[in-house]
Amino acid sequence: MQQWELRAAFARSLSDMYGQEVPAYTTLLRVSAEVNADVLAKDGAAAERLGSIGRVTAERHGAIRVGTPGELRQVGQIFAGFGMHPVGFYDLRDASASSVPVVSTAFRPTDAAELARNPFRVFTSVLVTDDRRFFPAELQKRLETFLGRRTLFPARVLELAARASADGELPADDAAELLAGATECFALSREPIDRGWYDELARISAVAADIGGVTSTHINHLTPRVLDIDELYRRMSDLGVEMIDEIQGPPAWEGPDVLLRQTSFRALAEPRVFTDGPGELRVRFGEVEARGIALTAAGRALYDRLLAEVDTLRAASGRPRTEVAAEVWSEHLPRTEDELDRRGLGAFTYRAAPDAAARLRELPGRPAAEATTGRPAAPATRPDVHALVAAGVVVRAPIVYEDFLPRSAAGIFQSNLTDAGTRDDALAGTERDLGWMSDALGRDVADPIVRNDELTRASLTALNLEA
Ligand code: OOG
Ligand code: NI
Repeated sequence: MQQWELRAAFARSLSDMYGQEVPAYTTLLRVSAEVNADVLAKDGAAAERLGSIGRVTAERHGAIRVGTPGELRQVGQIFAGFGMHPVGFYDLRDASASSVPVVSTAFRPTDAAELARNPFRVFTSVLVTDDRRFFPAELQKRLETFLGRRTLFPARVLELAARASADGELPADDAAELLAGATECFALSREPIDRGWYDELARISAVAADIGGVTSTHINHLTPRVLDIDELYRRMSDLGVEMIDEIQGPPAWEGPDVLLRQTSFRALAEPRVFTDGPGELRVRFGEVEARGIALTAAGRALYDRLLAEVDTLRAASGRPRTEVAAEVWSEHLPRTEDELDRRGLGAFTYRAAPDAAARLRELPGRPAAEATTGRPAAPATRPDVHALVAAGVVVRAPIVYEDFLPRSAAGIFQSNLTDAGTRDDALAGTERDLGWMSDALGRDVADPIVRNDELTRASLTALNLEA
């Protein structure tokens, strides 16, 4: 099995397991598929502008949480076996008003062709056990001792994943063993939970208890992608599923979709075994998302400014966030994809149109030699890419936003916590950044904006145009 087939099979296998464990997830999948079919029927080719219906239908992201840098390094090795590499750094400690003592990255394919084959990604968080705002020294010690005693990932799974990563493929029997083994690592454990220990951590943070109060990790949600999230939200609510209050991220508006919009149904009470008898926990929920165009560094800076403006206006007016955001968006964001590109806010790649040579010949004032090669060259008269797009010589394709948003992530954590927990903001937090994450993983964590910029530049270079 090729690595991308392993990845697609891994996503399917986790999805099957999650569907058995969380029946409401199956409803979410069904409604997502219905919404996608309706959008495709209504919009035709435009519905596939940000990914083929095949990709979008198979598309999932999962989320897991681990306790230590050692566990993080191991899970990085497992994901590498499936061609999933760490991208982005998210600090949820500060993005969240509740007590969420973790920092995160996401493992995903980084290559455009690999993303198109199967874009499976897993948002992965690690506890910051030495952050005094959350954990006093004495508790940190007991927590690290507890975490140090557990083994999340069997040696055999790590070994098979390392082989898949080195060879880029696995023989069928090894592939089956890796898939079964890796899936099992993320199943909900049936091992009895020590209630005293779990509750002690839960008083500080429900997330800390979910990670450090049990002896294994688990998928806490598995998110399908939908082409119209407003419609999905309405249909799920009509079915009587209790959704969180709003859709996170950019508002619904008439311009191009950018970045990521997410919503979810609330965590469900699931029966769990405790050392002192049966009980239940709410740790797993159902998220769904709609993806838009990735932004450049300039676009992201604008987005962050708009977020701040929405906060200010909302605080002053007391109006709903989504309503204020839609107004702020209309005022500041370009209404068309073309304008998003011309203003350098959106991330795109460019390629020659199939009939580029013929179209070039028709362009006024083009030298004949250049026209026949079909390649816009000639440094003296190098045309800018926007003019070539307008002339139909070059085709522009949006780069899909493949990553996450810290605010939405914090919102997702938060909306599913029954209790805000406690934190002492008088104390200093521990420093964590992308460099720390890379060291802990023993792998370079890519910056998503830099990565997209590379894709843009590579496409311009292939056209013999400069970035
Ligand atoms: C991860 C929450 C973040 C998203 O889509 O923003 C996330 C978690 O709950 O562990 O998955
Ligand atoms: Ni998620």
